[in-house]
Amino acid sequence: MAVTDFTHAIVRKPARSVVAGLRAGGGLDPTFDGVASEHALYGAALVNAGVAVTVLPALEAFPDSIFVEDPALVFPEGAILLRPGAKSRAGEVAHLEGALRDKFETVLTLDDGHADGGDILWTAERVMIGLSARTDKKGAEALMRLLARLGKRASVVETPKDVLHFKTDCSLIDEETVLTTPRLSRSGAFVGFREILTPAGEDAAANALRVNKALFVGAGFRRAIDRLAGAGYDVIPLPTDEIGRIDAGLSCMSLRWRSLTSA
Ligand code: CIR
Repeated sequence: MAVTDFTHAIVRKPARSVVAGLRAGGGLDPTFDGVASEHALYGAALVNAGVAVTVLPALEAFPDSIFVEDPALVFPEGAILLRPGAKSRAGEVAHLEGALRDKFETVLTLDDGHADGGDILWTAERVMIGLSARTDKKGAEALMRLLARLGKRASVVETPKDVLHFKTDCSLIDEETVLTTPRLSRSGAFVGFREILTPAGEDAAANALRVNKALFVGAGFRRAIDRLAGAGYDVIPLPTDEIGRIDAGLSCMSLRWRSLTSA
């Protein structure tokens, strides 16, 4: 079994308030219909890739709650409830807890600092925790202690300046290979991995998602898609223009794991 093999996922329907999701820059707001359409295609792609998907209801009070990757972490061995670094997102955790307790025997809770799931990349060998504006040292240290309880080795790495999350700039696309922006590659975080760099002007393609045999990539990133297809990946282009307007990409919209019982 590879670390990119998944049997289950949780997603959450977008709320109408998603148009007011957090974002660092200006630009156009997303439309609710646009986000809902991207979300529906994403859910269908997960199902096509062989994943059993649980869909949680929309939470109007939390515009960014569609991005379930951030308030929790899930592994075959158990789940961890996190402490998101953005104040407006802190309350999302309580709304995920019930679903995670239903599905996991072990559910741990981060008890110090802040950490967002978007900053956590896990490989077969270890879990990488990216420090960012959302994940601080205290949170990273507390998370390392919880990961050790799940039998996982972890290390702390740096997210490039002004980048929202560590995984905004990278994804593990097979056990040995990372798709990364040139700026994150330069940090040396991926020594020992094969690296495929995002083409110039397509940094946002780095937030791709490998699910079983499929590699989901933002449909607007034509050169990245060609590069990945040329390297032999089974690329599934998915639209991300709307969620991109609120700084999100493909990993953000699900929590994914391989169930030990159904494997
Ligand atoms: C936020 O700023 O929290 C959302 N607008 C975007 C979250 C994207 N999540 C992710 O990269 N894991």
